[in-house]
Amino acid sequence: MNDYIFPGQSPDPESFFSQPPETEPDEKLAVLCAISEPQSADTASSLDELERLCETASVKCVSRLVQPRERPDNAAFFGKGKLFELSELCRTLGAGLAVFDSELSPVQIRNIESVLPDGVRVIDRTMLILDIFAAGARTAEGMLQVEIAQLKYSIPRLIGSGKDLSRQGGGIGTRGPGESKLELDRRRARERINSLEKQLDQLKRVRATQRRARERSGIPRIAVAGYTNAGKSTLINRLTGSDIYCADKLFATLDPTTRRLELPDSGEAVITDTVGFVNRLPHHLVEAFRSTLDEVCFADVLLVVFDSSDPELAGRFDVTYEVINSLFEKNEVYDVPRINVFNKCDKPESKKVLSNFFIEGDCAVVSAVTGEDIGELLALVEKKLSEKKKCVTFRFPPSKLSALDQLYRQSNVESVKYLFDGGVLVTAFCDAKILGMYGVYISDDIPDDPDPNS
Ligand SMILES: Nc1nc2c(ncn2[C@@H]2O[C@H](COP(=O)(O)OP(=O)(O)OP(=O)(O)O)[C@@H](O)[C@H]2O)c(=O)[nH]1
Ligand SMILES: [Mg+2]
Repeated sequence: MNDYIFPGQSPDPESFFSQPPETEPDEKLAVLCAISEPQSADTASSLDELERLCETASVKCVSRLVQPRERPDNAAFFGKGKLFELSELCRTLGAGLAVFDSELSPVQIRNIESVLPDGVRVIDRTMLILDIFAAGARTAEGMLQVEIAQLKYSIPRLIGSGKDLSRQGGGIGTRGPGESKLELDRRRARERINSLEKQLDQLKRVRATQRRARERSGIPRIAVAGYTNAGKSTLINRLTGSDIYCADKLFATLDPTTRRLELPDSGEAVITDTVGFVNRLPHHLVEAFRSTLDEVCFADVLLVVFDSSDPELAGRFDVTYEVINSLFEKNEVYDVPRINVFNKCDKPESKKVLSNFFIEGDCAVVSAVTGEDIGELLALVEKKLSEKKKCVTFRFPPSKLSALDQLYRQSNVESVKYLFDGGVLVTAFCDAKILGMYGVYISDDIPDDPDPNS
């Protein structure tokens, strides 16, 4: 299968490309590949992250190969010499995977594979992330979202590849969209996407209904977002006493959950975990996960969590806000109150990292593990909630008219309408505390409706 010929090279059956592998390529051993500006620290840290992504997918990195060049070669990503080196490395180390840190075109994938020993597969960062998501998603919604993202990524990669979808569809290949589905051609893949999107739409409607119900209930909603492994789930566990799965690996949470939380002043609130972000998070994945990520936009307070002990904090901060801002833009919301939470302050590296980091706006430096300064964070959450007032209409029965007094004192009453049954319809701008106290009386009635009973 060594059919890619570099310009100026004649086909030579005895060439290095034709040598048999020393051992059977092992698909759990990978050589990581990237191009870089010479001595770039960014490349090293990006490859560190790629290695962690591999570990998450149970793949061991056995070597790294970096070619100093400004742009990848259009045809085969690396130049000829580097590709030879890669082929040799895979052969001698028995690696069955070459994982590229940048997105590869279908032509590049085909050309690289054709010069590697038989059985060695080529995947890129996006395919790897998609594969991790495919392996980890557990809920119907999560699985639908991942399969849509995988199919969308695969379709253009079928063009001119001359190979079937199964070749490209499943990232590492063990967990694609499923064996039977892997034989789909592009047309059928599109049909499949349509059908999956319809199913997802149903689930989105359920989610939207739940969201509206929560909104009507007046219970404050807190969302937690941030880079993968920042400690989001650990923080939620600390705040709520739950036991959401947490692990020192990337993308531990793929199926976000919502938990109840008791705030010292405002009473009950709900807090939602979200899937973590990563540098160059595949945009198909962000799109597919929109319905769950959108929680970020509809929250009354957003906690943006960072690992303050991470030397790459500045880069993580930018990536995190890129994703969050793109979600805000898509939903046309710009005023979600937020708190930057610098977690893991118990780690010795944290002080040094934070000393080089300029922090704007509301923020808290905490440790979800030791509980340090979690009280301060809660106080900040309450402050944010009290700043955000919502306009709601309550329908109080005659026995609850005393509530009106409190509303006049602690919120901005817009209108009051006395009802025939002795009750009252009150519209007011209220903070989370009032909403928490009187949420059950929130009504869908519109006070200006002509009411024959009043
Ligand atoms: N030392 C220390 N470790 C922490 C702290 N918070 C979380 N961790 C650890 O960091 C790792 C990741 O924590 P998670 O809560 O799973 O992180 P996450 O942000 O939910 O990650 P994903 O779900 O993968 O996006 C785990 O090993 C936690 O024990 C902290 O405050 N201090
Ligand atoms: Mg998590």
